[in-house]
Amino acid sequence: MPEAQSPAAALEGLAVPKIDRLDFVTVKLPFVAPFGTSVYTWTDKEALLLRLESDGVTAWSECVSDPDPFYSYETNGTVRHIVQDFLLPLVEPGITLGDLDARFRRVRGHGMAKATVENGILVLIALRKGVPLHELMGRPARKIMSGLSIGLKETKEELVAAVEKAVARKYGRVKMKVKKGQDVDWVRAVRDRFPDLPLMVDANGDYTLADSAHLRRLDEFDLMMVEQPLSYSDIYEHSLLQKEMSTPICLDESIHGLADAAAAIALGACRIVNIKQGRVGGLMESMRIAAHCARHGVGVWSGGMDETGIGRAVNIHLQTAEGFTLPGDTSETANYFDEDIADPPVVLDTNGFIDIPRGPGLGVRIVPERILKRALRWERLL
Ligand code: OSB
Ligand code: MG
Repeated sequence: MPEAQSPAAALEGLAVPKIDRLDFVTVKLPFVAPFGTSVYTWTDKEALLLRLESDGVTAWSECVSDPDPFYSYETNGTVRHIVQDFLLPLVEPGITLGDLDARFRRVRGHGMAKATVENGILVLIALRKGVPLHELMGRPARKIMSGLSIGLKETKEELVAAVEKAVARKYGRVKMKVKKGQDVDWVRAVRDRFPDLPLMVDANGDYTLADSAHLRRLDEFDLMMVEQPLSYSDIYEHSLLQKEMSTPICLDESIHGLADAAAAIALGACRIVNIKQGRVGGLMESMRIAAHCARHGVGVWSGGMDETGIGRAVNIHLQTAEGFTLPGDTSETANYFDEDIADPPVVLDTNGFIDIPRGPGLGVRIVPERILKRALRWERLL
């Protein structure tokens, strides 16, 4: 039997264009409010951007790493190193994106670095062709579901107020962060106030199997899922926990590529996968994972990393792909920044959906003055 066509075939066949100039630009944007998780509280977004120039066309790509290794082992520093010293030397005009992907596999891990380069090249190709990114992916435009991720709050009242705001905006679902000692009662406070709200929790790996009985208490709240309850590096123990819980488990940190997703599904470690395109190596691997999950009846959504308008737009285009059946962490720009570096900002329509930005490439304009205003460093690579 011939092998089924790759879900990312439309992108894999594209040729890498010649690149005239490359720069890393590090920007720092203050958050409108600190974003708290069980692993760290971020007060601003320090993002490493890649700027690509080809025949007068400029494309931008955003890396999802942080300056610190508290969520992921990759940092802006490791990405800079891996991109400059190992990935860029593999980029050759004329080879296909499929070939480039195969070359990149020699570098183990470092999916954030790989995604930065691959996505940048894809956006560059889309701009040169004058087509929107989703069209390059072979996917028709559609409205994208919204979802809000609410960070840890100081009080239950603050949390309920934040959820109230999200409900008023008609978000497709609400995710609340939890951690040890700030979980069951906090979920109950939200659930009592909003009995029908599509609600989920994200623990960012704060628990161990010794907490199984405690985590089972979440089963009474009709949650859509519990995201990454156990270690960031675990798959197997999640399969044991899933047998104990009726609430579906969603894996985030554990999924670095198709092989991880396939292993998790085979083990029964999760019923839902959070695909962060910026962590799994980019759009092509994301499409492969999503299609694999769809074939196995596993729900998929697009995760977020508090991205600026560049990464946010990539996540929106990605959700036109097969398999993205659940609302993701795609929310309005105003939740994060007073002024983003991209324009227009992401907003919800009156039904709580998001329109794909129109126009070639990402469909958003990267505003040079705002980049300059927010730039911490500018490094020319080529
Ligand atoms: O675990 O999904 C996560 C933000 C930073 C790091 C990890 C996570 C998150 C979020 C926010 O939950 C997602 C977003 O709104 O972009
Ligand atoms: Mg998460």
